[in-house]
Amino acid sequence: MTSYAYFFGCVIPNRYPGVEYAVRWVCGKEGYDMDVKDVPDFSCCPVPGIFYSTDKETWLLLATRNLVLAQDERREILTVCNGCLTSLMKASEYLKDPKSMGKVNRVLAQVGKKYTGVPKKSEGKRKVFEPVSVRHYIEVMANDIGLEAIAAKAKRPLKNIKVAVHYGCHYLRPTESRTIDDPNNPVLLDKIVEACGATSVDYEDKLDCCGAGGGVRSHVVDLANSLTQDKCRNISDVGADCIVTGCPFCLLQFDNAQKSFSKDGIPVMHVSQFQALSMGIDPISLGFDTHHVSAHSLLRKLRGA
Ligand code: 9S8
Ligand code: 9S8
Ligand code: COM
Repeated sequence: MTSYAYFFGCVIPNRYPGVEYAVRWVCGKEGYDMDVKDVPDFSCCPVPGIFYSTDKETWLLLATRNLVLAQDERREILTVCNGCLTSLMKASEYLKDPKSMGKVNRVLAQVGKKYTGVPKKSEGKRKVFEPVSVRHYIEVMANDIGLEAIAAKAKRPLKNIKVAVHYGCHYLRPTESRTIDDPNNPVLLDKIVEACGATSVDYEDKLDCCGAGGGVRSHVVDLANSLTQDKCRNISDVGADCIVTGCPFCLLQFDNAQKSFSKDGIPVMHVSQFQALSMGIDPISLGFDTHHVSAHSLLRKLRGA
C-alpha cells in the first residue's frame, strides 16, 4: 500500500476547513482507510503564481524543504490543490539537475536538511535515488483508489445532480509536462463525479482559467471576476446544480467572485466534499456555512424536496 503525506497548502486550512474535513474523512476509516500522515512542518508550497514568477531561488528552496520532509518520511506527497501540485512537481523536476540540487543543499545544510530523492535500490556500490513523488488528490482517487471503489461507496443517490467540473490551469498546464491526465481532454474529474452517481455536464470553454491564478485575483480583482463571470454564464447555460473542482483557489474564486455579479450564485465545492456527500456524510460536517455561495439549493435537491 502506498504511504502518503497530506499536503493541504494554505487556502484549505485557513479558508475552507470543511474541505480538510472531507479529505480526512474520505481518506480515513469512514472511507478508504489509506496510509496518510500529517507532516506538521510543511510550509506554503510556496504558491507558484507569486514565488515562482518573481524569485525562483527562494521558490526552489522553500519547495525543496517541503520535499525533504516527505523524502525523510518515505512518503508520496498528496496535494489537494493545483497550485501546490505545480510548485512541488516543478521543484522535483528542477532538482534532477545536480547543479540545482547542490546549490539548494548548500543552503538547506544550514537547517540540517538535505535533498537526495528517495533511495530506490543499489546498483553495485552506487545508490539509486528517485525524485520525491508529488500526486494530486484527483489522480490518487482515480488511479490508486479506482473508479469502481468510488462507485461502490456512493450510497447517496445523486442521479439528478448536474455538475460542471472545473479542472483549473495548474492541473492542465504547461501541457507538455502534465502527465496525470490528458491536458487537452482531461477526464478524471468528470469520471469521479460520475462514479459518485451524478452527471457531469459539458459546457463552453470548460478548460479556461477561473480567473484568479497567477496573481490576477490579488492584483486586478475586477479582471479576475469578469473571467469568472464568463465561466459562470456558460455553466448556468447548461443548468448545472453545482461546480466541482480539485483546486481550493479556484473554489475560493468561484465562491467569492459570484457575489460581484449575481445574487444567489451556483454552489461550488471541492471534489472531496462532493465525494463525501455521495458517501452519505452529514452535510453539516462539510463546512458549507463558511462558503459565500449558499449550498442550500443543492442540498434541498439532494433531499428530494
Ligand atoms: S500553499 Fe501557500 S498559498 Fe497555496 S493553497 Fe495551493 S498553492 Fe501551495
Ligand atoms: S486557480 Fe486553481 S488552478 Fe488556477 S491558474 Fe487558471 S485556474 Fe483557478
Ligand atoms: C493558483 C495558484 S492554484 S497561483 O495563483 O497561480 O499561484
